[in-house]
Amino acid sequence: MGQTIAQKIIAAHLLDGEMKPGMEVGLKIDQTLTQDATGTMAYLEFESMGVPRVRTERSVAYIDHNTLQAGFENADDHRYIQSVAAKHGIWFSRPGNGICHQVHYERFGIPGKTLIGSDSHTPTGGGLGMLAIGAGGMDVAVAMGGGAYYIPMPKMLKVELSGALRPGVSAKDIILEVLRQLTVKGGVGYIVEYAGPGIKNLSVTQRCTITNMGAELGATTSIFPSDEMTRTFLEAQGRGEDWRELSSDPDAEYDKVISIDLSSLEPLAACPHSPDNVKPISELAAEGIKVDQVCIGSCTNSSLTDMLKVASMLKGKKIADGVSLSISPGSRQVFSMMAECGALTDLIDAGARVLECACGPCIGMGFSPNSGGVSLRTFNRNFLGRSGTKDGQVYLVSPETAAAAALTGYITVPECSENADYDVPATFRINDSGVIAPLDEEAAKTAEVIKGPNIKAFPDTHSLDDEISAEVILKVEDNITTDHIMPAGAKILPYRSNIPHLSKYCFEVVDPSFAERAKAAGKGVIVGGQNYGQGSSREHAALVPLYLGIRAVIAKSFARIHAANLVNAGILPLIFEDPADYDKVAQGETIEISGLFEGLSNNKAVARVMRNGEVGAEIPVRMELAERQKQILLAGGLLKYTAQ
Ligand code: MIC
Ligand code: SF4
Repeated sequence: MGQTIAQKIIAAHLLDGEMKPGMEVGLKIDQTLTQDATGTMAYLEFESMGVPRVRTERSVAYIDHNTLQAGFENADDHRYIQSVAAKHGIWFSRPGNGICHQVHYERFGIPGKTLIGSDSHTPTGGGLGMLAIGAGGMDVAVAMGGGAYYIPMPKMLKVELSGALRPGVSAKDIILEVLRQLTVKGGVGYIVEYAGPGIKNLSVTQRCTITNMGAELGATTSIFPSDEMTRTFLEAQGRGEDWRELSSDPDAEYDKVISIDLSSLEPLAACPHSPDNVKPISELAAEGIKVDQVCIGSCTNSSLTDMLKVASMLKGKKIADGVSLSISPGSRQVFSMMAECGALTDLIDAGARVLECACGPCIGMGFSPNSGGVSLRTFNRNFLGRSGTKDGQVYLVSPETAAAAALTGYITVPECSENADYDVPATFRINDSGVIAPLDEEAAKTAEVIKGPNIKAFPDTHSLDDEISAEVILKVEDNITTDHIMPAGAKILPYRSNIPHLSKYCFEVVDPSFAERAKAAGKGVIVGGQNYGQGSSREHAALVPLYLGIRAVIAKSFARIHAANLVNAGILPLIFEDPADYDKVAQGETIEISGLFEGLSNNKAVARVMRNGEVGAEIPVRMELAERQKQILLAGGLLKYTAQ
C-alpha cells in the first residue's frame, strides 16, 4: 500500500512503536523550537537533564511572545534564555526578530524534516513540507536531549482542493472553511494533508496560513507536499539546497477525505468566541456591524504577501475615524522588505499603528479592545478573554477583510479587482542579524547561565497512588481552552517561570475563586466536558493545576497536547466511559478512585461519587495511556521518569 506524505516522514524517523493508528510511535526529532513564554520552563527542564549540548540538527530559541520588558521579570527571562541557548548549542532569535513560526519557515525549516516546538502553532512548518508538531515544553526538552518524541500514531485526513480562489478570497478563508466543516474537534487524532489541483497555485506563505490554523482543528499537524512552489520559496530565501521533493503515493489511503472547490469560496469570519463559529462576511456585512479595532499580524497572517496586500488596499486612503489599526509584521525580513518597497509608508500614511515583529495583541500583549468592542483580527484564536477584554468581540478574518473594515469602519466584503500576485519576490532580503549562533563547545564549557530572581523552581510532582480521594474543585463545560485554564496577557506572561505567582490566575475567567479553593483543599479533581484543554501547548496549564494540588482530571475527551502535558506533569487524565455520566457528578462532591495500579493494566477504573459519606454514583472511567505514559505517572512525571 502506498504512503501519505506524513507516513513517509514518520517511517523515516521511527525509533519506537508501530505505525498503527492510536498506538504510540516514538520519532527522531531533527529540529526544535521554543518561544519565551514556554521556553523558560523548557530550558529549566532541559538543564535538569544534565545534557551538555543539544543532540538535534537545529534547535532555535525565539523571543516573540512577551517583548515588553515592563519590569525586570521579562528581561531576566530573556537573559536566561539567551545564556542557556549559547551554552547548550541552541540558536537564539532576539526579541524583535519576529514570530517563531514565521522566522522558522523563512530561515530554518526544511521539507521532510521533523520539528517539534513548545507552541501549538508549530504545524505552520507543514506549509513547507515538514512534519511539524506542537508539544509541551518537557517533550521539547527531552527531544533536545536526543530522546524520541512520542505521539499516538495519527489517522490521515485528506483535504482535496480544486479550482482557484476568486479575487478578495485568500488562504485564511480556506482554513476557515475547513474549520466550519470539521469544527475545533474535527481534526483530533488526524494529520491533515492538503492535495488536489487547487494546491499548485498556493504559495508557501499561503500554505503556512492554512497549516498554522490547522492547530485550531485539534489536528496533530497539517502538511502540504514539497513541490515547485516550495523550491521557488526556498531559492528566494537563498536556501535552494534545502529543497527536496515530497509527495504522497498515488495509492496512499486516507481515513477521511473532504473536498473544497476554491472557486466557490467567499470571504469568511470566525465569530466570537470560537475559531469554528464561521459565517460568510456577506451575511455579517448585512447586519451592519461597526468595527472598533483591526489587528493585522500573528503567525497566521504576517507574511510579506499579507502585508503587501493590505498596503495596496490602504495606499492613498485613510482608515475610518472609529477604527484603531495595528500592523505587526511577522519577521524582521518582512518588516525590512516592507520598508524597502514603500509599503510601510503606505500603511503609516493611511493611519496604521505599526507594532514590533512579535505576537503582540494575539496573546493579549496590549491592544485589548474597548469594553464590548468589535475587533477584526487576522489571527487564529478568539477564545473568550484572550484579547484581554472579557466582553471584547473578536472576529478572525483574512488580511483583505481586515483592510476593508479598517477603511469603512464596518464589517465589509473586501473588493479586490484581481488576485494580484504579491507572493514570492525573486529573492528575499537576507539579513540574519537578529539570530545569534551558539558558542562553540570549548567556550560553552565555562559559559555562565544567568538566572534572575523571577525564575522559581519547578513544582513538586507526586507519583501516582493506588487510590485518589479528593474533592471536585471545579466542573467545567465542553471545549475548555488552555486560555481558560492558564490565561496569558500582559499582566501574567512575565511570570511564566514563576508557577507560584501564576497559580493565582488559574481558571480566572471561569471561576476566580478556583485557585484559592484548590489550595485550601490541598488536593483535588477537575471535571471537564469534550475537548478539554484545546488550544495552546502551554504546559503551565498542567504545571499550575499540579502546584494547586490537582491529582486527576476526568473529562469526556481531551485535546492531544494537553493530555500529554497532564501525564508529563504527573496528573492522571481519565475519560468518562459514558459521556452521560458527566451529569452524575457535581462540583464540591468527593470522588474516590481505588485500585488504580490494577486499573492501569487494562486502562480502566471506577470513580465513586461520595455524598454524605455514601456512594452516590459509580462512574466507569477509562485511560488512554501508552505503557510509557503509565511508567511516567508511576514515576511522578516525565522529568523523574527520564532521570530514572
Ligand atoms: C498561543 O497562541 O496560545 C500561544 C501563546 O502561542 C501558546 C503558547 C503559550 O501559551 O505560550 C501556544 O499556542 O502554544
Ligand atoms: Fe504568537 Fe499568536 Fe502565533 Fe501564539 S498564535 S505563536 S501568540 S502569534
